[in-house]
Amino acid sequence: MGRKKIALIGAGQIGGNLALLAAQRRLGDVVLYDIPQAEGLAKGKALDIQQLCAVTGLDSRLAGTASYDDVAGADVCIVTAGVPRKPGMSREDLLATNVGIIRDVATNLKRVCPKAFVIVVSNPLDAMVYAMKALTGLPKQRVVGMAGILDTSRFRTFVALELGVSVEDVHALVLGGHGDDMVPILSTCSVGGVPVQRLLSRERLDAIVDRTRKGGGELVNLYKTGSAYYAPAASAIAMAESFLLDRKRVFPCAAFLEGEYGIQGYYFGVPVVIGAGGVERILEVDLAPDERGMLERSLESVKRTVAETKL
Ligand code: A3D
Repeated sequence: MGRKKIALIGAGQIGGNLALLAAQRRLGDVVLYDIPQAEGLAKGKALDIQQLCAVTGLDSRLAGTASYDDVAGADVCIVTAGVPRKPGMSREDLLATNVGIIRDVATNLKRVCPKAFVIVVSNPLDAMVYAMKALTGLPKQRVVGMAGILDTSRFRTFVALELGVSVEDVHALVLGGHGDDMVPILSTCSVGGVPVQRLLSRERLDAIVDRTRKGGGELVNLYKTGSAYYAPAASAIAMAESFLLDRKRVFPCAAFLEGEYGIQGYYFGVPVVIGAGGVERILEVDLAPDERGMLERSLESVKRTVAETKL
């Protein structure tokens, strides 16, 4: 059995961290692709991390490229191609530029690795993953969006910091679109099995929900030149690992819904099982009436953004 091949489309901030994490977690060999103008960036990051492998005893082979021929046959493609936000921008402001980029990427992936498991990270996420599926024609099990796992990690972090407990013992779900109207599901959040609503006041929980919703923007305002990249990379790698190792982990991800949660024909953040079959199952949770209402509002935003892609 040969090594698995992980193709990273976009060798920017998230792409570079994806390459590092894929090597460190021994997931396989890595190809970092970027456009010809950024070929040096892709090649440089690949070479730098290859030399890190010598120091830390890792066997992955890394290559940087501006040719899709080198992406051919990839088992997993993680797509971060596109522009990130700058202060004052919404994710939707990226749509016009990024939909063109996704069109280019999708056309090439369909040609060179039509059997890959494709994880989309580019924003606005729910519309970009929708575009990727529409343009590649890949089955819904093979195209998924990374967002809920990151949004949930932000929520879990803030709860753990507030209560002074290990983040490992905070279980939570953030569902819906990857916008500022995403929906942290408080009714399912627990700390070591104790419902969070018994541990924190409504006021503190509201503040945590608000900070989670604006979590991406908080980092954009700190970085000034782009958006978050460490935690987004770790989130996409967790999804890739669950696929490659058939771990069947349950993560909130943007999955294509055909009737689940009463939603038809859109990508939306819901809990899914990721294994060797890709998105193997979608899990449905019981929601409180106010949570269902918030999800409906989030869906309206996703629908508006998808309509703007004009696909
Ligand atoms: P950045 O460091 O700018 O890297 C993007 C890379 O894409 C650059 O190296 C570009 O050269 C490259 N690129 C541009 N056009 C193409 C193309 N046609 N084919 C291949 N590569 C191309 O950005 P980043 O890594 O910080 O962020 C990447 C994307 O992820 C942005 O759209 C962000 O908004 C998004 N993002 C999403 C999340 C989610 O939770 C969904 C979180 C953080 C960032």
